[in-house]
Order: sequence, then structure tokens, then C-alpha cells
Amino acid sequence: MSNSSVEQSYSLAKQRYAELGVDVDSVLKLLEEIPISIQCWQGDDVGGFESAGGLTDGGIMATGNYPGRARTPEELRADAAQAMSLIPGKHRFSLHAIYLEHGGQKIERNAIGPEHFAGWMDWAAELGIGLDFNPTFFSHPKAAGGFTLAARDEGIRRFWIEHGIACRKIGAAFGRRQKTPCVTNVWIPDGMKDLTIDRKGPREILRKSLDDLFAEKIDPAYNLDAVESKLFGIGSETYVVGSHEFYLGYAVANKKLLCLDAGHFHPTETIADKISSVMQFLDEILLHVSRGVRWDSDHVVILNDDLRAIAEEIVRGGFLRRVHIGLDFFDASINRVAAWVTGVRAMLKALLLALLEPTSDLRELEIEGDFTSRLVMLEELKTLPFGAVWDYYCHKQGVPVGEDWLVEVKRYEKDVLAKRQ
Ligand code: RNT
Ligand code: ZN
Repeated sequence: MSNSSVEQSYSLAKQRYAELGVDVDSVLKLLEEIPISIQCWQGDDVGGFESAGGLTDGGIMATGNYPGRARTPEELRADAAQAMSLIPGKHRFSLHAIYLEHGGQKIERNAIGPEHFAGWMDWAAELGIGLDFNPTFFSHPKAAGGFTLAARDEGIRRFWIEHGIACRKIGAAFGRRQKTPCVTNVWIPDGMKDLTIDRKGPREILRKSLDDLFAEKIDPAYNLDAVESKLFGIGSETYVVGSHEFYLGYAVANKKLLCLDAGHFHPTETIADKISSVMQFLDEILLHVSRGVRWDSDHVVILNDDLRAIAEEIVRGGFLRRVHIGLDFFDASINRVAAWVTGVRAMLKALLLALLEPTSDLRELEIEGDFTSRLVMLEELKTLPFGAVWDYYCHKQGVPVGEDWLVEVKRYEKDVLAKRQ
């Protein structure tokens, strides 16, 4: 599309939105300020660089064998930078502990430190982006029994507490360096495949483990702790220790961030409506925006009704500064850079659509009891020229407009990814 047609379409779109009282230019300024935390693990199927082993059991699984997976930190950084060059705005990058750079040494997970992430910190500083962090409680012999922080075995439990403690220090080091807090998110796979007698015991253990893991106070300007629940996983179909109710209670009682993963509830249960509820009791939350399909909770995010509802709830509730938006999907069956770009661009489109809504007018209609107009307006808003605004935003941010970004990904695939054999 030519620059002049992008600009012409934009100016018409702007007029149309102005008729509804929406100032599109200021909406675009707002959108520019919203960072999305991009998950590192889409780039290599959650393999990490601890060993060549890749993702092993722990309640999650990447499927597909599309060529070009990143095998080293350098490759992953290059792929992520390539993705970010096709996404409008400045975002964040979320690392997992297994993405350390160990310099050929065997470093146990309870012995990792900020020094093993120096390369990542330098890279982030160069790009001017912030980092977030995740301890890795899976793909490890000490997680093979299915229990980590909720383990009855004291040695195993201690090991994982120490891992969590080490990770919070890494998060704080990120935060200190980047001048924005690092969100460090705890997710553990602990659970049971089949009928479970003692659902209480492991939860008592987990509660104690979390208390130990979080015992040290860390300045929230540097590190924010989040806890992520799940209903079921692969091999933990019947019972997951860290359920929604467990972590909701823990987060409220201990002033932690609650992480709501869109794929971690009943297959038809969505997270949008949970936001304004939990925000009554929590200062901040983390989202793992994902797309569940049947039993899989981690398909690439697309602009569907669920995603739109999440963005609408954040915007309508005025929660933009209190909700950290992270993505969580990993698809090994398509080009991984394209997966990233598709997911982040979808999230941004959903936020843009929500920001373009004449929300106060709609709220007025609702308060007045004019539900007819509320429904009619919501339906009419769907066909406003949103695409023209999105295209202009991409153009203004210096990234490809429309499907042009795919051309860049195909070129990168041919020049770089295809050569990784
Ligand atoms: C797993 C959780 C968790 C992971 C990442 C890799 O079900 O969603 O967030 O996907 O930590
Ligand atoms: Zn998640």
C-alpha cells in the first residue's frame, strides 16, 4: 500500500471517529505507551540453553517441527529483534531461567545469578527494552516426579525454593538496570494425572514454600512477584496444586501479582470478566494472553472475541497502568518469528480497538437504562474504519503496513532460518 493512500484513509477514518467523539491521534499516543511482554519461549519451543535436551515433561508441550528453531542465545536474540522490527511500539521481553548463558559450565538452577543473564541485559539495553523473568520449574530431573515447590521430599522442595530465590534476585538485577520493575512470574507444574486423595497436603506445602521463596523483601521498583494458576496440564489432568482459588487467595493475602493465563481455565471459561473482580483486591496483575484450543492452552494469539474482551476490560476499567500484559504461546508448527509477530500485533490491534471505543457514551447509555442504544452502538462500532487507523499506526511507527511484514519474515526465513540445520 502506498504511503499516501495510508494517510488518506487515515484522515477519513479520523473524521469518522471524531463524529463519535473519539480523538484518534490521542488514542495512538496512548497505544504507544503500552508495552507487551513478549515471551522468549516462542522462539525455540521452550527449549532453553541449559542443555540440548529441549522441553521435557512438566505439564506443557510444544508440538510441530518447523525448521529454524533458535539454538543459541545469539540466534534467539536475532530472531526476537527481527520480530520486534515488524511490530509497532516498544515492548518487553520475558525470559525463563533456562535461557541463561552458562559459558559451558554446568550451573545448577539454585546457583544461577544475574551474571548468567548479562548478555540478555546488554541486548535489552541496546534495544531500549525491559526484561521480565520466570523461574523454570520444569524440564529438570528434580521436576520429573511431578512435584517441585509442593514436593513432599524436603530436598527437592528446598532446591526449588532456592531456585525461586535466585530468580527473584535476577529479576531485581534486571529492574535495577532497566529502571522499570521486572515482573518475575512463578508457575509450577505440580499436580496429579489421576484420582487424588490428598488435595490438601500439597497445597499446605506449596503455601509454605511460597512463603520461604518470597521471604526476602525486594523493592517493587525493581522486582514484582507474580503467581500463575492452572486448572489442568498434560499429566496433571485431575489435580493441579496451584489452582486459581489457591493463588487468588495467596496473592490477596500476600500482596503478590496474580497471573491470569487465558488458557488455564475450563475450555469455555474466559479471563476478561475476572479482571475487574480481582482488581478490587489486588494492586496489579499479570496476564498471560494465550489462546486455548481444546486441550492445548498455548495457540498463537489472534484477534478474536476473547482477545477483544480482554483488551476492552483493561481499557474500560482504566487498568492500563495496573495490568502487565504478557503473552504466552508456543507453536513449533509455523515460522516462529511469524508466530511472535502475529500474536503481538493481534494484542495491539485489540488494545487499539478498545481505545477507539466511545466508552463514556456507552456507559452513559447503560446507566440511563437505554440498552437498545447500547446494543445497536456496539454493533455499529464493529464496522468503523479501524483498519485504516491500524495501518497508519504501523506506518507512523516505521514498521510494515498490512501483510507486508510477512515478506520480511519470508526473506529472513530464506536468508537465516533455513540455514540452521
Ligand atoms: C504453563 C504456563 C507457563 C508456561 C511458561 C513457559 O502452563 O502457562 O506460563 O507457559 O512459563
Ligand atoms: Zn502461562
